[in-house]
Amino acid sequence: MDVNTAGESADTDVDAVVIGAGFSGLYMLHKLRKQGLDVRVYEKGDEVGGTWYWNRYPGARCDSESHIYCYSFDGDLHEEWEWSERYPEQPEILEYLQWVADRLDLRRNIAFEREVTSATYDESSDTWSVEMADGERVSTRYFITAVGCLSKPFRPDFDGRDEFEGDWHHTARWPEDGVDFSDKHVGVIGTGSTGIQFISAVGGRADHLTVFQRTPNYAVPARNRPLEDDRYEEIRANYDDIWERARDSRLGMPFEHEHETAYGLSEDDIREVLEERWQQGGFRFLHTFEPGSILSNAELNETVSEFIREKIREKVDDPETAETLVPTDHPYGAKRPPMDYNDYYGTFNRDDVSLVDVDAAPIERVTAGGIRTTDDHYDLDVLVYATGFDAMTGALLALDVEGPNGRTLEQKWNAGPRTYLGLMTHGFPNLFTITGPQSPSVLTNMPMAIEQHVEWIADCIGYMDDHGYDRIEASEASENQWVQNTNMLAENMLFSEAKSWYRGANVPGKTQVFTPFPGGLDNYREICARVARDDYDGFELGRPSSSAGDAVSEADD
Ligand code: NA7
Repeated sequence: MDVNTAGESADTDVDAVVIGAGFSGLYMLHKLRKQGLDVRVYEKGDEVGGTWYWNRYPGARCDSESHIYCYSFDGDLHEEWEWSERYPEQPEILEYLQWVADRLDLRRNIAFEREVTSATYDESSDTWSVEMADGERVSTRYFITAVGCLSKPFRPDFDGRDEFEGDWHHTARWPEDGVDFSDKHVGVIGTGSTGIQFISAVGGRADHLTVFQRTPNYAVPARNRPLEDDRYEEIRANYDDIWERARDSRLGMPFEHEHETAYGLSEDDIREVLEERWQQGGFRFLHTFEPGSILSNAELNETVSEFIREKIREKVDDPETAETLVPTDHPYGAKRPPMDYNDYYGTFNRDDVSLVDVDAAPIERVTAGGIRTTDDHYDLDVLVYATGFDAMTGALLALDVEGPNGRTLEQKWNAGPRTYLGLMTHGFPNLFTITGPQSPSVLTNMPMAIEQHVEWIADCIGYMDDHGYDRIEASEASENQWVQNTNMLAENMLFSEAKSWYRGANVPGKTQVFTPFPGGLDNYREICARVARDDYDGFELGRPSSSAGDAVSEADD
């Protein structure tokens, strides 16, 4: 039983509802349960895993190295679990999350196959009422979204989309039993991180693979390999140091950069360090210099971008195909940098793989038998949409959240998301968003960002319990300041030079605003810690014993 701000008793079914049973939902459940809260997790899928439950397309793999793409909060977990490769493949990550769920006995508080269709704030009791597709309603004090940043698939609304008579799939809703490509003409739309993984995995498995590319990308070799026993021993022996360095870094990755900036280095010196990092592969390449410098110094960025362009030209036999694959419309890193696991560019040297430039000749429509561009018709048996997500806000808005006075989150975020620290939004009390808009999230190694948010939220709820508060809300002034701060940081970087999902530019009609916090996880952690130390500075907290009129006040003790 809880007590509301007017001093009356308010029954809630549970203390906290968490939406989503991926990396964030699982840890949030564990953390709050340990604090003695009655927690219920609702999950749309029939298993834990989140992103790694849904994205089972061929080649799906995480671009963070496996030894840091896991939980750091429990030493026993990383003592017992062993990753098999440098970068974890989707089935292994899913297995890891299932193992964690069992190991921490989390399933008993998770309701599977439950889709949340709305969440409404009841002002009379200061509680949230969360409704499922099957009509079930649950009331809760705290409403915590753990829905992931990339979980609402985006599928372009091409003319004739539903007329296609072959098999079609979105990569983020891949059938559990897989798809048979043998003897098939397969088409794939999209060459983002997903398309690049898919194309290199499926090239050679179909009778013919046709790639419809609108914008070429800068794929850096990941240099995946098995994690040998001695390498693993070394990782285990150094985990404390690894986690500390990861938390204290811009991207949540513990890699040293070779130089702070390229300032003072000759072009040849720069290319030499880039070559070294190219051989190391993965996000270590982005770490050649302090990543902020590559993403804000246009001259340095052009040297790095040109370095990658030359690598692409070297790998592709046909010069015309090579030029189509070379990105010139945006600087490296202004879109999420993809990784190449399986000779992506070399795939286009195969006779059974062809590239169609749908920037030059756009897709006119989907037909019963394939795709018609303004130039040609392509016959297809299978059509794959690797077309990405309504990122960062899509899954949150799909929850149909309605705050006090009937104001919806969709109305509030009409001109782009507005949050304080990406954790809360003014006008929606007791609603926490794990890795929400305007937090570092997708610009970092996600588990690092997730753990920090989960721990901050759990500490905040613990603080509220200790001090007799039962309502918290971001103040409007602190939110305005944070939004302005995030926008200003982004404007000083190169992000505006790409039409990316970071800015909502991939979804027609979506407001274009840079959404993640680009100031680095290390700085962000410090800001959040300072806010908590200062009694949740910038948040308004309410006590149950207050009268309704003055229930909400700045924390004063
Ligand atoms: P992305 O990065 O959004 O990529 C989507 C791809 O689909 C991209 O190449 C798009 O081209 C293409 N696309 C989207 N709409 C169309 C239309 N209408 N016509 C042609 N091509 C289109 O999604 P991913 O799933 O690859 O990656 C998302 C993140 O998941 C990734 O960055 C990692 O963080 C994990 P465009 O570039 O917009 O011209």
